[in-house]
Amino acid sequence: MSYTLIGAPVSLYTGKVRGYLRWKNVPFREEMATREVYKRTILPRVGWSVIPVVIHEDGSEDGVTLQDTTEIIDHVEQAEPGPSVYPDTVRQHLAALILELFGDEWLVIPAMHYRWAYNRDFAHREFGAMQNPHLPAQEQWDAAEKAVAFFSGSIRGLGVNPDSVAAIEDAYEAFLAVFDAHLAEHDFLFGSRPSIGDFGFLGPLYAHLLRDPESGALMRRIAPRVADWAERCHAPQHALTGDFLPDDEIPSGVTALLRQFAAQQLPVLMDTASALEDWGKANPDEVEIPRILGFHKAKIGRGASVVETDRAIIPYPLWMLQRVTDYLCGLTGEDRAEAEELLRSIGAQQLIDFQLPFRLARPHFKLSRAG
Ligand SMILES: N[C@@H](CCC(=O)N[C@@H](CS)C(=O)NCC(=O)O)C(=O)O
Repeated sequence: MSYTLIGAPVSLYTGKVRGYLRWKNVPFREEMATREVYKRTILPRVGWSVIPVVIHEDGSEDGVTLQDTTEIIDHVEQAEPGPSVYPDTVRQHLAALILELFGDEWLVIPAMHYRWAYNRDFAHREFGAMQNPHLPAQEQWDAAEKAVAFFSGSIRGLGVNPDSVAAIEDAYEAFLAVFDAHLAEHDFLFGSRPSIGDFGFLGPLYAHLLRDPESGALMRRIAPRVADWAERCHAPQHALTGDFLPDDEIPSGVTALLRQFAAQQLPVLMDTASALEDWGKANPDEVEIPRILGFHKAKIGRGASVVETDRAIIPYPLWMLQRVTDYLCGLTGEDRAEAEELLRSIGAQQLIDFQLPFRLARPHFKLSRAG
């Protein structure tokens, strides 16, 4: 019984899983996602080019193939013993799910912006070394042109463009200030044990924003505790240790981070949900949902720095939002009241009665209507 993590040092979401597996103290080997590995393993097993992929050799003939960091983590949580990264109290659990979504799908905006604005050559070399480790440096570089064009070009879809860059940097620095202040009092988001929310933050904050040299220097200078947290979370010295805070406490720094989610990401998610509803009506027989449903105007930034800009309508984050609404739906009585109170206090009361237009699933690793 063993795990193989297929990914790369340069990959945002690989960093999330690597840190988690280490904390969980699960033995795994990491395989670099070279061109050959994409061809031989990823495409046949997953059907499209994406990392990370985890293969769990569980005794079955082909093992279990897992893609999507959230599904990987949930699988390991079920399969392996030891403390969970999901708090079992209502407010912390709900907050952790929301912050995983905020990390994975909103902090990816500064992560992609800083990489391609300030760390382009570094990232280009890293892509080259990942794809073709056997080639000389110049040939690695030349062969990586296509991937660099794809990933650097994708930032427009995230709403990164000359009009929004100042707002993105302002919001990122405000995020760092809040998280850094929180870390003066706590090791992780909810105490001395990392949660699924911490691992959601880890992808963008470690694999891009700390590891890429220019943005790493910025983080170490203006938010040294966040840099320290990212290193601790990515390379835990004490696996399986720590506890969530007693009495379901939500520290004030976490409340402030949740407010950033509600003010910045939630309106975009709500707009995306109504675009998905329109798509569903226009395509009643389609099961697989396109990765992009078109473009919309989205507000990016915070407070006075906000700009309205063009952004792709990306339905995938709604699948992560569904985890939040599913959790809410399962609550009753006092628990439900506490969850609603938390949502109201952060400005996310819209979520209280929110329902997606239809259920989402990921059969064959592709976002689809649940059938
Ligand atoms: N939500 C996915 C995101 C995975 C992802 O975007 N991975 C990047 C590399 S870090 C990738 O391979 N992207 C290819 C693509 O989006 O076409 C997860 O959690 O695994």
